Amino acid sequence: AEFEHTFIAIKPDGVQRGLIAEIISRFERKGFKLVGIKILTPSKEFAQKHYHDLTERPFFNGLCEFLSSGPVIAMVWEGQGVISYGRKLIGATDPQKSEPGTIRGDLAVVVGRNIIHGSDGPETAKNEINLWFKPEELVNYTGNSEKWIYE
Ligand code: DAT
Ligand code: MG
Repeated sequence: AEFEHTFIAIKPDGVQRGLIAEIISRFERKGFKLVGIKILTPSKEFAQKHYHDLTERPFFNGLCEFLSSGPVIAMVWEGQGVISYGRKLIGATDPQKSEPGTIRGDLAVVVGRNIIHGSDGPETAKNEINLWFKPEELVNYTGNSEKWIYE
């Protein structure tokens, strides 16, 4: 089946805190499929491109400094409804307001260190995937359990 794609990144705080496997496992166990992954330290200019919607916000500079401060895990996940459900798995932007059971609710405390990014809609998902990945870095394959996840 052809499903939608979303861009998910584990920010430098999530990587440094040893939460890579914990975060990946939540998407994996749900039934979503990993089709792209790499580790890199983005430049500040690259972080500014990624967060271009937020240039006017007072926290923009600190946010871009932070995203470029260390290694990030950049990923593309595939699945039915993965853009909006990925946001549910992640939880509210401010971990003080994220529900328990969500990634930020369970694993983070303050908004400036909320450990994970996820695309907020189909348009941003497309743009963010294009920004972070070349087409040849994404793989197309049938997951072994797909017939048990989908009807
Ligand atoms: P999200 O990451 O949930 O999509 P966003 O796109 O509104 O949230 O903001 C991007 C990041 O900017 C967010 O993950 C953390 C930071 N941020 C947002 N609001 C903030 C605030 N009020 N103070 C400090 N950092 C903030
Ligand atoms: Mg956002």
